Amino acid sequence: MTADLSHLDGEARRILRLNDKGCYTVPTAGLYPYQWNWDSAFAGLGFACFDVNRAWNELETLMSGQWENGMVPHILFHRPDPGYFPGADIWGTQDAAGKGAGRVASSGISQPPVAASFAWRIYQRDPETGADRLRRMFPGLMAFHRWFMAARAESGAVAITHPWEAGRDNAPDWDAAMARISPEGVAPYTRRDTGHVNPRMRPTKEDYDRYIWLVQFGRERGWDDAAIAAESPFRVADPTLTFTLMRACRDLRLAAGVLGEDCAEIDGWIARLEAGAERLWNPETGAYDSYDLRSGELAGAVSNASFLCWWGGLADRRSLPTLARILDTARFALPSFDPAHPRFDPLRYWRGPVWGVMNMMAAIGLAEQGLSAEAARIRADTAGLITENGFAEYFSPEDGTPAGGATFTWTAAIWLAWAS
Ligand code: 2M8
Repeated sequence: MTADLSHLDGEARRILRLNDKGCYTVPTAGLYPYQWNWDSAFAGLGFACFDVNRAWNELETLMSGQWENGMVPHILFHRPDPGYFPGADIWGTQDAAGKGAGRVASSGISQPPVAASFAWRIYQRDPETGADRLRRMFPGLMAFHRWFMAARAESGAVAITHPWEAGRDNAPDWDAAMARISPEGVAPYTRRDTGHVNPRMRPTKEDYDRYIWLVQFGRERGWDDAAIAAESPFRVADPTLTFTLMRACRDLRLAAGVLGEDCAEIDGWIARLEAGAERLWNPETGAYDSYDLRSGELAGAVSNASFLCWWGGLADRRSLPTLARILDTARFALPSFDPAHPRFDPLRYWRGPVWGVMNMMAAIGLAEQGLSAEAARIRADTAGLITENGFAEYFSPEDGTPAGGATFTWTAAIWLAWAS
């Protein structure tokens, strides 16, 4: 007999409403009091399950923060909040080269571009009323992808200029590149995150010193993409950005189809990303990896982003044995880092815990490639984690311990849209 989990649907909707600030949603109150790029796109997906109009509003507010050069920032600081560091004053983007006048206060970097993918899904829920909203959003989404291809995809794969850009902040993927930064000249600062959640579950001080150093580095260059690309010691091609952009381009292509728009430019992007992704293939780990564009070395990191290749649309089975090994080792799938690696840490953020959003993308991709047993395992584990432990930010893959923030928007969203 299947348990009745309908009360969790109600709880998930309540969490989305709780974190709803009117026309945008915060990831969770306190710890993350602003609009984050990919969290917001996931929120839209969740809202679409019961309020399609609100879902479009979410994405429209996100796109309202788009810079003149096409970038959609990783954080939009709609209203100042002293509970988060670093705020708009530290990012200093008001005079940024590519921003344009009169824009919402924002950070100076982007985040995994899932907006087009979820706009497409929201549209599919209600094509009749959605066609108009999709049509209005289409040019902004095109400009966003065009910006990524021009500013971050010089290797074919998509690079991050800051660990926050990948969304996997303290993943071991960046350890070697981060170690090359000596964080001299970082102005004194006070972290706020460790006042909200157990520091044991957060990045270390060494990480934060470098995060802030990189923010200062970008600010000193007026957030000029070309200067940052030429001069920064940190530039790593990343599977999260590469595969989410590849998928988002495919979804944007579907949107172009129903809107009668030309697809040639998008087709060119997809071809470049497919060729570039090969640079991320690591034959030694048998999985997609991160590639340090400064040292020319692969990170040797098997992460949950490694398994986004199918979400990206690649019909590639080379990493299935590695996935099978990970699924055999982890009690709850998918850990964000290989449990067999000495750097695995079951509770420290992106160095081990399970993240529902990554699971959703990995499992949908697997199912699309006909790999239904793996997809079902990941979905069942995600549903079990939420059922037993609530709508936490992330969970231990060893015993399901809920970690990070509670009443978390994207966990509620993926429950409604996929896991339930
Ligand atoms: C985390 O990142 C932010 C910085 O962007 C932070 O720790 O302060 C990451 O998990 C990121 O992927 C996520 O979008 C954000 C909000 O949930 O939190």
